[in-house]
Amino acid sequence: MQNRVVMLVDFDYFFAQCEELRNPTLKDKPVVVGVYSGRTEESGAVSTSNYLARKYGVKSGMPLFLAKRKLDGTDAVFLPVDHEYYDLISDKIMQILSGYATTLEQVSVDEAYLDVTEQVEGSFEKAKGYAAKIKTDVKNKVGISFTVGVGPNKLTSKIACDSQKPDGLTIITPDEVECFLAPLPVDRLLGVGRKISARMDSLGIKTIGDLSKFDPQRLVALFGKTLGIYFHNAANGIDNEPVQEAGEAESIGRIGTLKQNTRDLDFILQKTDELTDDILKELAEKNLSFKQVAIYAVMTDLSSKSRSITLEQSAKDQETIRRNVKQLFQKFLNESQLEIRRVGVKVSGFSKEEPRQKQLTSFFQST
Ligand code: DCP
Ligand code: CA
Ligand code: CA
Repeated sequence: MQNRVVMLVDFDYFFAQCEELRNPTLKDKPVVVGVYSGRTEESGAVSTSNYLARKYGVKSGMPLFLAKRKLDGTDAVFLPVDHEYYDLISDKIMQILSGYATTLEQVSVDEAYLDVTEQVEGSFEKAKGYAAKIKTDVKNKVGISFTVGVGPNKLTSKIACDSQKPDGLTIITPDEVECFLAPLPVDRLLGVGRKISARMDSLGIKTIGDLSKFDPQRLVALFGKTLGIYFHNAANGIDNEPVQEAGEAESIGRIGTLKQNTRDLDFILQKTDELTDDILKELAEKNLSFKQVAIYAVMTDLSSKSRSITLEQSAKDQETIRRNVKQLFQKFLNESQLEIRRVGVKVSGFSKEEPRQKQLTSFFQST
């Protein structure tokens, strides 16, 4: 059997990079994106930060007041999370990535595995150029950079990806897996948390290499059959989990920048019509109907708003999206005084069209 070529793509400093994308003046400043708990102005935690802020010691999960203290005296910018916006950017990138792979498995908002074995004909040499090409394409189309790890399985590509960030590209061929993994601390393996790594430490297992040489029968005795066998295989770079396409996307959205800031409805609708057509293409490809239509607007002060409507019946046509987008924007413009800079359209609440025959059968079965 031919070896697999599996890629892990992980977007760089994702939430903060999205913020830089919509406001490029942030790029030369430390940027911290946080969840504000609202209790006091300062309370909350850091979601992520750009690499400049990380130089000052800012880390994900850190209390915001601590991040503020570390960045004292700099021109750091603190922003609240805007998941709607990050999701739209993420959808757009995932859509592009899926065109480059036989299967794509999205594991989080900023991470996906791609099985590209066919595309690169099993060659890691070709995978290098292929990964570089995908990076350039996404950079050109969306403006976001990411890091890629390539390996013969998910386990290796994940660890390869983590080994060099941001904008990294690390390739581990099947021959290199053992040497690559051996010196790394054992907690780099999925499933080895603080407790287990402490236990392994007391057994003299510090690195993945130590674990790979540890008697597998003893591992089973110590950690149980499932975990014991998993640890032994993982430490030896063995992982046969396929890259699995997840269930259908929960929403399909597109976002675009207007040629000029505006409050003119017709001008806005020209742009949303373009976005709608793009969404319709994807709906048709996936044979989906939707039940919700939403709009999204980024204002000139970079604040953003969204509005949505639930339809009485599922639909899949252009007219339904256009009509509802128009209504939503009409209403929205009445409620807000600011000019709009970017607009988005999103549909969700999917159902799959079933063949008529099947609908009839299930009808008879249920009566
Ligand atoms: N995130 C969060 N809280 C955390 C960790 C992450 O809200 N404790 C969010 C913000 C991140 C996103 O998830 O942008 C992705 O997480 P990553 O761990 O991949 O980190 P980044 O993408 O921010 O940075 P990196 O360049 O290290 O991948
Ligand atoms: Ca990331
Ligand atoms: Ca990630």
